[in-house]
Formats: sequence, structure tokens, C-alpha cells
Amino acid sequence: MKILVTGFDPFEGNQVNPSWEAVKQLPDHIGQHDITKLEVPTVFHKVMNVIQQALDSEQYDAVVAVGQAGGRAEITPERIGINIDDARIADNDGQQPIDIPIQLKGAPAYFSNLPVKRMTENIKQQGIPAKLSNSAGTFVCNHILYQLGYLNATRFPNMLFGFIHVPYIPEQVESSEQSPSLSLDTIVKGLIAAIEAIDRNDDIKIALGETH
Ligand code: PCA
Repeated sequence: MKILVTGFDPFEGNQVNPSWEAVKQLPDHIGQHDITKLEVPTVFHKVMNVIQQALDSEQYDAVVAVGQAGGRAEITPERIGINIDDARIADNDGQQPIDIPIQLKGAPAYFSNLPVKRMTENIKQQGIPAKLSNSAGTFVCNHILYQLGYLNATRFPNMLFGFIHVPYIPEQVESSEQSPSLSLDTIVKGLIAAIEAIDRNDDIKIALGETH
């Protein structure tokens, strides 16, 4: 498969974003997959203009977006993106959005159509902490996952799409020892394991994700 993997630029005072740091270190080929890497802005709507441009100029079988989740100790493939973009319509870097690539009439939420459980298990098999997450939060990471679902529903029906959150890297938490982190090398290995597990077969049938 031809897979587009995105990572975010640093946001809210962070010096780096481990998602892009890790994505840019991915090899060009993972198993059968050809990997294209793209850095995207942590800005509502603008991020989707960048992704749409990429999807219009090249045909991808899958898009895997990756982002930082400070405070998490595991690599967490996300199950679902929710539609809260009504709250974000004027939040485009302080500017009025001109060309919003969304319709608020989209579904209330979209489930990732990647085999998120197989991906989670494959990361764990490398001895790397991973969990299936049932919430991508309410910031740009949820936005990108929801919007990828919307694009899948309206324009790219064959496209697989999903999102993976990664923890901080150690240099980001030096001043606050309480925050968990994983080495960049471990995050890169975890992403490789996740991407390796991507195929169009049905996901494995096991219960994953916290219920309380
Ligand atoms: N993490 C943020 C947005 C960009 C990023 O890397 C989030 O979890 O929404």
C-alpha cells in the first residue's frame, strides 16, 4: 500500500513535537508499504488544507496521522474522531476561515477503518507499551481524525484512515518528572510495528480499550 504518514509541528510552547520527530525517521518502506511523510500544522482547518492538497496530488491507500499526547505512557492508536467542529469554526489561527474543507453536516463521529486492535497488539509484541484509545481528545488531533473520516465518507471511499497518539520524549519532561515519556527510538519502532500491521483484512476480534 501507499501510505501517507503525517506528524504535527510543535504547539503551545513545546520545543519539539515527538510525532513529527518520529515520523520523519520512519523508513521509506515498511513491509509491503511505501511511506510518504508529511509535517502538518497544529491549526484547525489549515491542517486539512495541507492534507487535502496531498490527497489531491497523489493517490494514497491509507493515511495515518500521528500526534503528541502529553501525559500518556503508551502509544495509543485511536478508535474514533468526534464532530465538535462547530466549536472550532472561527478558531483558525485567529483568522476567519476562508475555505473550510468540511461540512458540519457530516456524521457525529467516524470510526477509524484501520485494524486498530491488530496495530495495538503488534506494537505490544515488540515490548513497547501500547493501548487502544477510545478518545482522541478535543483538539487538533481529534479534528484531523474526524476530518479524515469525513473525506473517506465523501471523497475517498477506498482510503484507510486513522490516528496514533504518542507520548512525550524524555527531553520534554526533564522539568516535570511526573510526566511519562518514551524514547524517540522506541516511538519510531512502535510506529513501524503499527504500520506493519495495516492491511484490509478484518480487525482481530478481541476486547481492547478501557471502559472506565
Ligand atoms: N497533539 C495535539 C494536536 C497536535 C499534537 O501533536 C492533540 O492531541 O490534539
